[in-house]
Amino acid sequence: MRRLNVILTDICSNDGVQGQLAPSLGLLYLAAFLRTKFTNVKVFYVPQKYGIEYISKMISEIMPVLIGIYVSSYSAPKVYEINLILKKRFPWLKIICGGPHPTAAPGETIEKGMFDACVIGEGEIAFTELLKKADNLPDAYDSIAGITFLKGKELFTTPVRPHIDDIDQIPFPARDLVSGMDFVGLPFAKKKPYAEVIPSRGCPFKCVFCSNPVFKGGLPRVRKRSPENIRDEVKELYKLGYREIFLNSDELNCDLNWSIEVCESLASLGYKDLYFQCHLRADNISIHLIRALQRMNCWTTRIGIESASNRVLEGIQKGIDINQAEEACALCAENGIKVFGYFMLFQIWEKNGALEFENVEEVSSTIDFAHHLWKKKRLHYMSWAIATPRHGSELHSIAMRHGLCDASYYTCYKWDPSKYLPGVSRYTVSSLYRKGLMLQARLAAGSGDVQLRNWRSLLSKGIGLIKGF
Ligand code: B12
Ligand code: SF4
Repeated sequence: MRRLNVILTDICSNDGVQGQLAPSLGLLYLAAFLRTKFTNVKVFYVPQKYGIEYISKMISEIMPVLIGIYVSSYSAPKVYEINLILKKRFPWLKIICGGPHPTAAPGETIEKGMFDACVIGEGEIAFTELLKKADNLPDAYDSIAGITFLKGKELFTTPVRPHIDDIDQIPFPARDLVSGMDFVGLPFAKKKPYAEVIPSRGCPFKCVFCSNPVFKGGLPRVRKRSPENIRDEVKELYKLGYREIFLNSDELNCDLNWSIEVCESLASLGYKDLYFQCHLRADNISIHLIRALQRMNCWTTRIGIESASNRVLEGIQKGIDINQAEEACALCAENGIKVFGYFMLFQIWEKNGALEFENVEEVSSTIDFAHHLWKKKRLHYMSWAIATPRHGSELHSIAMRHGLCDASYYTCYKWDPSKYLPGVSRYTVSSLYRKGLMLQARLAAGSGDVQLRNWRSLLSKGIGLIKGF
């Protein structure tokens, strides 16, 4: 039987500056799924650091049937650039893309990136069908649901592919394809090596700044894996030597009872030297959940706080208020679980068709609020970003509608609030930027468990502090 070689890569790179934290689990899911459907498939995963010359050499040597590329809105311009070169060098090659950016902007991805096809949303089944029909492409594109491609000179999108209902049926990501040496891991961790696990797919909320197109499919629907299935993956990871695991669902507590069952199930493994981190929403935390998190050895939880202003939280449809945020931090911290807060500065939203902005006082009070939480020992780490329009988010649509950005803007480009915020100078933005970075550094230095292997990210923060915005 002919061997089917497939290359999967998340080429991109954040300019090679920060190193790749972790492999793309989406691609490792595709690899694992393909292996269950074809006995003659051989998948090669190429991490970001290897770059185009390495991939070109690999293509010449193994002559893959398909290449699959993961694209985020952050990596899109770089991926387009690289794909154009690949298409020139290997015109016979079928290059397929998927991930959050092609899902949010399929037509643009095909046109600017010159991909043969892009998969919209969940990729396991669509990519399997593409491989099955690889010898009959491009004719067979029409028969594959959930993809966009060029038919003649026209963009064509096939009917929407429904989500996989029972996500327990999807095999665990093919982690045997990756080497820990290729990734720098989390900036804060108790132990190494570190892995991510995705206990659920989807998020029922609609925060304005958030781009989460892949598992929404127009519906705020969440699919959860069974606690036993998650436990089995963690067991496998422990055997492979991983000692810290990030339960990287958008919100582990989207369903409180289920999240407690997941934690209890993981605690029952009894691995005392295995540490966990997870994402929690501030409005759905109970003492029972906290106890279950303690039992499973969860040392840090990450909570989206975003802003210290209820006006802003309401505007961006976060669905929490500032008291809930503080209570959630207090409940975790008082029970020995460290809190990592996510914040966003200079938010933008729309009210009755008019633009609304987070003003300088509100931004400043958000940084002060983080400081206050830290002083009260309710916050241990923080990260913050200037709210940036990402494809797939409501913020991106708002920014486009009001002319704040155009189709050439991608989230990896600098977004300067002083350009659109009435009466805000670059100097003010820069001083708030420094103030935020300084606080972030103070928290990290005081809270410990900083991983120096991630020195590039620390260095870039240091440079930001000196240079300003
Ligand atoms: C873990 C994670 C990370 C990890 C690892 C990223 C990775 N590549 O897996 C780290 C920490 C490195 C990371 C970094 C960043 N992330 Co991140 N991250 C996530 C998170 C929480 C989970 C990703 C995941 O594993 N999902 C589960 C898997 C199964 O889904 P998936 O990756 O989407 O893959 C499926 C489909 O997309 C599709 N698919 C994917 N690739 C391909 C390729 C082909 C060929 C095909 C056919 C199909 C296909 O099939 C897969 C299986 O169904 C998501 C949120 C989310 N819910 O997905 C955000 C998310 C992907 N991240 C996001 C962002 C913004 C970032 C950063 C820019 C943050 C920052 N400011 O630095 C960086 C940039 C990373 C980069 N260089 O592209 C956004 C992306 C938005 C966008 N429009 O692009 C998301 C959606 C969060 C959000 N809600 O806004 N991230
Ligand atoms: S920020 Fe979190 S809660 Fe809000 S939509 Fe995104 S993933 Fe869901």
